[in-house]
This record gives sequence, structure tokens and C-alpha cells, in this order.
Amino acid sequence: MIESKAESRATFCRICEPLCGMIATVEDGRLTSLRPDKDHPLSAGFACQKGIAFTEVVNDPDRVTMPLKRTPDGFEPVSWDEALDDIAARLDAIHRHHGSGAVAWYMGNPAAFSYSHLFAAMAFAKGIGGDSHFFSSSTQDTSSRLLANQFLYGAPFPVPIPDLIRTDLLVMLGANPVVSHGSFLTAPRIKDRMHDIVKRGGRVVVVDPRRSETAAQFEWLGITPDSDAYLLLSILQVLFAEGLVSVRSRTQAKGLDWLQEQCAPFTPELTHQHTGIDPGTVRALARDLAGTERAAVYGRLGTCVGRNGTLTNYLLDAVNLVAGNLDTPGGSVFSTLGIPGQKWGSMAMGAALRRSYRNKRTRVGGFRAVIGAEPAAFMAKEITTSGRRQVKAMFIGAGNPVLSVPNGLEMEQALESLDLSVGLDLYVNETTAHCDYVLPVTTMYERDDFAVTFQMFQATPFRQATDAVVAPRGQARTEWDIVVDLVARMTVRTPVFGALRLAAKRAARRGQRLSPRPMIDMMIRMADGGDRFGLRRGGLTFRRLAEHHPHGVVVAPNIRTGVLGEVVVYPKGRIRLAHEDISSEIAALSRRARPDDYPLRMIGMREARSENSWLHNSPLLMRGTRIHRALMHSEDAAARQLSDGDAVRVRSPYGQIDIAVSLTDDIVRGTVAIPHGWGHKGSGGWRIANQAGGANVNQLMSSDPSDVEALAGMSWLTGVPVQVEAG
Ligand SMILES: Nc1nc2c(c(=O)[nH]1)N[C@H]1C(S)=C(S)[C@@H](COP(=O)(O)OP(=O)(O)OC[C@H]3O[C@@H](n4cnc5c(=O)[nH]c(N)nc54)[C@H](O)[C@@H]3O)O[C@H]1N2
Ligand SMILES: Nc1nc2c(c(=O)[nH]1)N[C@H]1C(S)=C(S)[C@@H](COP(=O)(O)OP(=O)(O)OC[C@H]3O[C@@H](n4cnc5c(=O)[nH]c(N)nc54)[C@H](O)[C@@H]3O)O[C@H]1N2
Ligand code: SF4
Ligand SMILES: [Mo]
Repeated sequence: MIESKAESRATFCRICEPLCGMIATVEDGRLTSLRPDKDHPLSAGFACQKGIAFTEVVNDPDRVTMPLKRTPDGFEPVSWDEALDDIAARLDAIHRHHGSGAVAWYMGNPAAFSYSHLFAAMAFAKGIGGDSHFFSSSTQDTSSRLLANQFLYGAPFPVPIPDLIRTDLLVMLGANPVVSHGSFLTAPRIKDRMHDIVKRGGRVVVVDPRRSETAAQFEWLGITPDSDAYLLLSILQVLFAEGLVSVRSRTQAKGLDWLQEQCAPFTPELTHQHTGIDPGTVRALARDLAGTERAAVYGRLGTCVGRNGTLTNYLLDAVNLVAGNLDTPGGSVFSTLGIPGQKWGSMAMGAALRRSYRNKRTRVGGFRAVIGAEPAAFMAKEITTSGRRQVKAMFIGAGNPVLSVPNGLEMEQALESLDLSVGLDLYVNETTAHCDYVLPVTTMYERDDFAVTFQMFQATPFRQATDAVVAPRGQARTEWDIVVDLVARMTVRTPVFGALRLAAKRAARRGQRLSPRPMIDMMIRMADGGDRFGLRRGGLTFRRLAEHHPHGVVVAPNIRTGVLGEVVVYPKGRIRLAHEDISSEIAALSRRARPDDYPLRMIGMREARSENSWLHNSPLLMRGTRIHRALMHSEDAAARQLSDGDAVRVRSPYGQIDIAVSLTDDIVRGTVAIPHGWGHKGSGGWRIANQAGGANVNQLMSSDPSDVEALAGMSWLTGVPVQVEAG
């Protein structure tokens, strides 16, 4: 008998943004366990339940490990050659008849955690031709934040983040890092870092309609859903009216007088009716923000997905600026990579994106595209609305839009009308179940990686790279390899596809596969800590990181400040405050109507043992009784004669769901909180998830262009009017 040998390998988790260090145990080439890495300089022995349970995803019997083709009798395994030949031939035909405008790619959230997946999606979407459609989960998540940057700083990146390690007052709106582990803020052990603020005599204030898990550990300030813009306008009004405008802000920005005029009407007394926050509290908060040397306001998902997400994000930064807290230690700061010439890259990108934002309009709704992505809320309508650029072929990589975008039912039906649909996923989920093909992809432990997306969101500048820990299961391949092989079989001729084919052939002649790794290696080498191609001896490269620094390297103790001149691409590095789009959104605030029949406001709620829609097939994470439920204030329930556990019907003007209700007093009255990502029915796919029950909360959301956030095309996912009745 051959004795099995267990080996430990240091790597990192890529489910959510802290990227915690992990030790993988591999036996006979199989991943057998994951445990937190004690030697990781930042996560230092912490990993959450999801990260540890991921062994079950890698080895899941329900995982797709062969290419699947949909037949009238369900999915059947086929060879890679058969799948890719057929997809390539059908794509070529669609392209020939309708042009590139008939082809779309939707890139879901996990793609952001794989550099090769990102390169694959970009290469395909750009390569197929300029008329093609590109959608991503960004319009359910980040686009409003990025567009606010584009207005203020001239480019979508970098994103300002709170200087968590040095701040003494952190005001957090619409974020719940105790459960989410932080977002647009890569900080392992974020809960400990927030407690550190309190330990050094500082404060953490959490502005949230629900006394969230984070609010419960710090100071909670309850707010009416989707009213943060009013609160922030009032904070600004107080700062201006009380002469608390920082001297520094006058040199940092242009247009302060314009801003002062815009917020002048919004006194705390006026906005109280919208926010429910006492005027005295608003004044005290404004004075504390101006009077504390190291203070930062930070917003996340809750401030991104309301009806004025771009305006809200703009105002967050405006408060930081006016109070003197932008680009200073302990304030709201910009993490840069330290790559020489980064500003020129930002300038070029900023100019191109500003141009495309001005000039390009979506076919449905006439919206402007942010970071090149169209509103995912319109995906179904782009498939069903006839005319030039109607979508006929759709690729879905690492996404589950049937559960994640407004009006899932509409999406589900639209998918059935496509000429070609291809899912790249670990599972047959609610969306890929409707695809002609589901192609098996690698999990994070079956590929090399460097978390390129999150480098500039790190509270402590840090680098880590990993090689694959185990070989892909079954016939799984990376998204990059799939795209390269597909393009090689297609006849569509474009410059990008031509270059890709040529490079793939050259690599093959050397007995290698084409890899995007040299591009990431170049970035690591040019950035802070990098070897600058030999100029800095012993500096970092991809290989040196993966081989000599398996637990990662802290490249600086803190984020560099005083960098506005590097990150703002407008002349003289000065922030630009005056924008007609912003004043028109402020004006639109007062025109908001409240539908009479829907007196309650719905918000989202993330759960510690879920990741959007996709960890509900892990026995470890689903243990015990996990019931999808709506959380409601006990007085709102009493007024409707509802008791804890009752089955209810939740109705919005756009749809309805049936769900159980849980009662609490830890929520602002009039608010109902419901997690997303439930209501599984991926037939032929994840069996445990399918049995979990629950409802698709996005049936309550609207995909109508008039309900989508006007500037960034964000899906409206918070503060949606609802009514709750006995079911
Ligand atoms: N366990 C777990 N972790 C996750 C995820 C997951 O599904 N599960 N998802 C990951 C993803 S994709 C993301 S983008 C991040 C998100 O990370 P976060 O933004 O930190 O997470 P959320 O839990 O969505 O927090 C939003 C908070 O905003 C509040 N809120 C809702 N509406 C409003 C409002 O109008 N105003 C204010 N002030 N607050 C409001 C909600 O009550 C909630 O507490 O989490 C990531 N991490
Ligand atoms: N009502 C409401 N809706 C929301 C939100 C909310 O708070 N409320 N949050 C929104 C947010 S922030 C986000 S980010 C979106 C997420 O929306 P999506 O990205 O559309 O959906 P996910 O549920 O994250 O599904 C991810 C899919 O990727 C697969 N997957 C995992 N790893 C890989 C991989 O390495 N490669 C490939 N190819 N596939 C992989 C999983 O099996 C799963 O099927 O949902 C949004 N929708
Ligand atoms: S917090 Fe996120 S990155 Fe860390 S172990 Fe959990 S899922 Fe993985
Ligand atoms: Mo997200």
C-alpha cells in the first residue's frame, strides 16, 4: 500500500475582499482541508466560516466538471472539442448576420477575484467588436461610487478609502463589515481594526436603518432607508454655515462656493423629515468631523444602491473634503500603487471614460455607460427588444443574474429566447440552467492568482501571489484558457482576436499555453516593493512573491497621503465640485414621490454564511435550520396582526414574494430587511441549495429604465417601497 502524503501550502482566500491567508492541505493531489494562516502578516490566523468551508465547494459532487450541453432531456456531458466547435460556429454565424452588437458578456462578482478571468472577459468583449455589449455586477454594486470619482477626480480609480489604521473617528454609512468583512476596503480582521479605533480613544459611528451586527458593536445612528443624501447635504450645510470649512479644502478643490449654494437649503431641520435623524445629532456629527484631527466618512453598498447613489457617493467625499479629512493621515485616503507614470495612465483612462460617458448611450433607456459596463438591470430588455444591436448570444461568467438583478423572472424568460447562451460556472445555477452550454471552470485553488482588483483598496499596502494549490478537478479550465481556445476556433477577424491567436500560436510553438501572467508580473515589478526590472535588488516579482513570500509581504506600514496631485487628473490636481449632473440629482431629490399603498421600505441584509447566491450548497454552511426570512419591526408587525415566524406576502409596485417574517426592535420603524441570493431552483444543479427554500427578493425590484439610478445606471436595491401582509 502506498502511504498518502499530506502537504501544506500557503495561499489565500478569494471569496470576499480581505483575501485572508489560508493553509491548504493537499493529499494525493486532492484538497482535503483549509485552515487560517497564522503567519499571514495581516489576517494572522483569522478566516471566516465561508473560507474554511470552501473545501466543500472544490470537492462538491454537484460541481460541473465536464462541459454540459442542454438537450430536451436535460444537461448531457460533451467533450471540450464538441462544445467549443459548436459554440464557435454558432457565434461566427450570429456575428456574420447581426454583427458584434448581437453578442453580450455578463461578468459576475467572483471574476473580480481572478486576474486571468478579468483579462479573459475583457479580451473577449473588446475583441469581438466595438458594438458588443458588456454587463457586470458593477451596476448592482460599485458603478455609482466609480462615477462619483470620475466627476470629482476625473477618473474612476483610485477609490478613496478610510485610513482605518490611523483614524480616530470612523463614520460608516451603509456598510456592515462585521458580516461582509469589508468592501472597497481590503482589511483582514476588520472587526479588530475597528475595535482598535475605540481602544485608542476614538469612535466608530454606524449609520444604518438596521442595528446591524456592526452597529451593535459600536454606536448606532438609525436612518430612514435611501435618505443618506439628505443627511450628507445637511452635514455640509452645517459645515458651511458654522464656518467649519477647512483651509486645506480651498487648495484641494475648485467649486466650493457652488457646493455651498447647492446645500444651503438643506438645514438639519428640513432634512429631519426625510432621514428621521434629530437635527442636534446632525450638527454634533458635523462638528465632530471637522473638529477631530483624524476622521473619515465611509460608505458602501447601502449608499451605492439607492435612487441617487452617485450623488450620495459624491456627497460622502465632499463631506470629507470640506471637513479637512481628505488625503490626510487618518482621513479618507487614496492608496496608490507607486507605479511611475500611473497618473498618465489614469489621465488616459479618465479622458476615454469621460468621453464614452458623454457620447455613448445604451440602446434600452438611453443610459450612459460607466467603466464601460451597461446597466445589468436592462439585460433582459436588451435581449427581447428587437432592432440593431439586439442581443442574440450571451456569455455569463461567474454570475447568477436571475437572482442578482432586478426582475429575475424577466431575465429567466429572456435567456430562453437567445440563439446562443453559454455559462462559465462551478455550478448549474438559476441562470446557467437556462444556457445551451455550461462550461466547467477552476476554483480559486486550482489557478494561480494575484488580487489585482483590490490592490488599491488595501488599508495596509500588501502583496501576495499564489500558484495553483491543486490541479483542476475533472475537465475544469480557467476562463482565460476557454476564451483563448474559443477565439482560435472562430473566424471573426478583429485586431484583438488576431493578436490573441498569433500569441497563442507562438506560445504553442514553445510548448506553452498563452498566459496573461506577464502583464501582472509587470505590474508587481513596477509597483511599490517591485524589483523595477532589476533596478531594485531583491524587489518583488510574481515568482518571488509566490515562492519566497508565500504568506505575502506588507510593502508599507501606512497609505501614503498628500497624493491628490498624483490621483486627480484635472489641471493642477484639483478636485472639481461643480457638475450639472450633480445639481440635477439634488433637484430631483425633492421631486421624489412615495406610492401610497406601499408604506414600508425594503433594504438588503447580508448573512455570515452566504456569499450572494452561491455558497448555499455547502453542508457546513447550511447546517442547522437556515430559513430565508424578512426582518421587520415588532410594532409594524403588531399593526398588521403578524407574529414572529408567520408566512407573509411582501409586495412592491413591481412584484411580490412569499416569505417568513422575523420580528425585531433593532430596525428603524417602517423598514423591512430581506437577504438576497435565495430562492434557488437551478434544476440539474446544486441540490442542497435547491432544497433550501426562500424567495428571489429581486422579484420586488424594478428593471424599468425610469426606476434605475439616472447617472450610473445602478439597480435600485435599497429603500424600495413595499407592503407586508399575512400570506
Ligand atoms: N458574508 C457575506 N459577506 C459578503 C457578501 C455576502 O453576500 N455575504 N457579499 C460581498 C459583496 S458582493 C459585497 S458588495 C460586500 C458588501 O459589503 P457591505 O456594504 O459592508 O455589506 P452589506 O451587508 O450589504 O451592508 C450594507 C448595509 O447598509 C445598510 N443599508 C441599506 N440601505 C441603506 C441606506 O439607505 N442607508 C444606509 N446608511 N444604510 C443602508 C444595510 O442595513 C446593511 O447593514 O459584501 C461582501 N461580503
Ligand atoms: N437585492 C439585492 N440584490 C443584490 C445585492 C443586494 O445587496 N441586494 N447585491 C449585489 C451585489 S453587491 C453583487 S456583487 C451581485 C452579485 O451578483 P452575481 O455576480 O450575478 O451573482 P453571484 O451570486 O455572486 O454568483 C456568482 C456565480 O459565480 C460562480 N463562481 C464562483 N467562483 C467562480 C469562478 O472562479 N469562476 C466562474 N466562472 N464562476 C464562479 C458561482 O458558482 C455563482 O454561480 O448581486 C447583487 N444583487
Ligand atoms: S472573510 Fe472572506 S476572504 Fe476571509 S476567509 Fe472569509 S470568505 Fe475568505
Ligand atoms: Mo458586491
